[in-house]
Amino acid sequence: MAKRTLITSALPYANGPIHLGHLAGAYLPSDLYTRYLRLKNADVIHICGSDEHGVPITIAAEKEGISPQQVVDKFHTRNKDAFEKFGIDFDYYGRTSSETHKKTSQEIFLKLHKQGIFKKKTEEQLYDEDADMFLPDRYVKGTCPKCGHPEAYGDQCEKCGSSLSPTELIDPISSITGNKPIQKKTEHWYLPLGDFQERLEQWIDSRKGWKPNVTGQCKSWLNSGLTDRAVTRDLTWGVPVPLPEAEGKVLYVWFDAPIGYISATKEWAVKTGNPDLWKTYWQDDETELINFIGKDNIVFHCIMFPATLMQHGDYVLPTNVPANEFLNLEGRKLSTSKGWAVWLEEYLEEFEPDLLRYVLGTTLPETKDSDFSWNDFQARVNGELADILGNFVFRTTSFTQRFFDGSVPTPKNLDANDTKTLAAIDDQKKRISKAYDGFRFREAIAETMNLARIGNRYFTETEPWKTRKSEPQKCANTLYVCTQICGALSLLFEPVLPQKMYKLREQMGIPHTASWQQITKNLVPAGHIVAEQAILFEKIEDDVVEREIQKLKKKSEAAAAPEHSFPPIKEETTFDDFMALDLRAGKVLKAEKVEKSNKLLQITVDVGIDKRTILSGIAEYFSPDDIIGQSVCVVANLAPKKMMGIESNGMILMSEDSDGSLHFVSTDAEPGSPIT
Ligand code: B3M
Ligand code: ZN
Repeated sequence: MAKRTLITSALPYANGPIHLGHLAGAYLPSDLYTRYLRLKNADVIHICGSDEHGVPITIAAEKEGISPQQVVDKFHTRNKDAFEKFGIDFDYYGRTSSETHKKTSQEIFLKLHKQGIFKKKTEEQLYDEDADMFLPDRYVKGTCPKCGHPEAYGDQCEKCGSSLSPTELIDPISSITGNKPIQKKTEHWYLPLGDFQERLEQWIDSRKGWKPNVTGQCKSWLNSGLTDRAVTRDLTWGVPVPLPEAEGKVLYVWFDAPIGYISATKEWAVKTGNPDLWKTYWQDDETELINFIGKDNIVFHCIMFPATLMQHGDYVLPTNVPANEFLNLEGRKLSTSKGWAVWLEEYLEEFEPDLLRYVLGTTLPETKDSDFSWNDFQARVNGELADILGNFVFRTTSFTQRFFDGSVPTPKNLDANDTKTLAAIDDQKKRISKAYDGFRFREAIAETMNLARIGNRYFTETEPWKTRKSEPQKCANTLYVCTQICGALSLLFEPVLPQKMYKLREQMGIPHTASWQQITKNLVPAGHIVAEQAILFEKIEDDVVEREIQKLKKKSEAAAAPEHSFPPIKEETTFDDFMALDLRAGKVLKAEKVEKSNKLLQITVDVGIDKRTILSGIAEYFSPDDIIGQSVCVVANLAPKKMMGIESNGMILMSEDSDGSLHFVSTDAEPGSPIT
């Protein structure tokens, strides 16, 4: 066993709630592994937290009409709570907006910078003129140059997994305005991954026991040759680049997010009262670092972050990155935007956590994509948890209570079948352990359930209801053996069914501190009184799963229906701020299209006091000739702004319908009249 293990789970973006795909990808496997190691009394910590930077956050904020900080505050708390209710056993759940994280990321960036490792380059980047900003990462969509997928993002194609840069996209479109972006020069810091090629190849070749899907992806990256990757962005939300010449730039989210594992460990150490303890986990070679992630995160965890850490020199590199493939839902790709998802919070309102832990655990996408369906959920809860595990525990405990006054009988003269069945405890324990050690959790769970199957078969074969009268000692032996299996199961199933097995241990009188090493064929002593307990698993009725299927269908229909909603009300403003605006009645005198822009019209407006040029993004809705003579309301004291080389002096007020159509806000007052 490793001297110590540091387990990390991918930091989920704090831009939305957790769904079953997240759980099956990273969090359930990491939790199974953590609980298994804890049961073995291993030195292990499990670290996670919210990824609060990057374009996914700012896009979510824009959509909801709130600030990025409000978005992350909301989802950090919600996700942390949901994980806790689901029994995910994190030692610490941090967030990348914390001060510790900012400091840690900046320190790591600066050390690499001082080593002269980054290449500073001025390159053409995509730029949205109307939005007046560069378009990194998810701010731009287009066709993937590698596989032709029409909806690839500027940083990654979710279809083929390629990591991209925005300028590689074919027919790029700004996701803010829908504009075709122009190219504009900007300066950035690049990590020259090509310089790490050989070291990374050697390192990956030296890794033992990696899953073929993970090694395969790494090899394909390495074979196509590594290139420079920018580690900075022109954005306002993120960790500021700690260099005076980098004003207005932040670290690329995939540079700072994995560092979040380190900063969260630092915060955990402070909480334990030993602030230096994090170093033991990150800077001592005897640590095994295991990163649990989904397959779309492989390149960042196996190429980019290791290169950063190698260069830095003070940190351990991952021992294994057991990435999972994707989980589908009812045979379809899970999609939050299409409403095809089951949210963890929603699940927890209806069912107990352990049921999903078991069912998802048996269908984890470990080697290929897998599927979750509500019918399968029902079939496994009823046919396996209730009929096999629950039934076995119930038969054993109720028989002991009825015919032995609840006292575990004393075994005597065990026959071959009894001994063989008791030996199965140890056999299964070995199999289960081997599967956990190899990150084959589906197999570990199946082998655990097999022990309950063995118990059930044995109970049926030995027919204690008959031997009770004819051969009382034989009956006693049967119940002794079955009790030992129940005891073993209460520990062997702990990683999967923590709440239920807690109850079972109480019933069997096994201390919660009992460890993996104590799982033997005589864990529950003869004479122990088996406590009364409600049955472990209730069956799920057909109408209950039918309701869940209908719920899912409704969500996807609602997502497909045209939106008729309006943006939420903006944050409160003051009376004085409103009064600072100078609104005037005006009339359109002239209008023409702005060359090379699909959106802009150049409009001359009479605002009584003067006649001025205003640029307005309405070209797709109105033709210039149609709006001459239109009465309008104008924000007359707006600071001038230059777009496409033309200065705009003010803004024409428009209202936008729920279908996206635009209407002028007009008035009968003569041009120049103040609007108050
Ligand atoms: N937030 C991507 C994701 O949620 C990203 C993971 C970061 S792990 C350091 O899939
Ligand atoms: Zn692609």
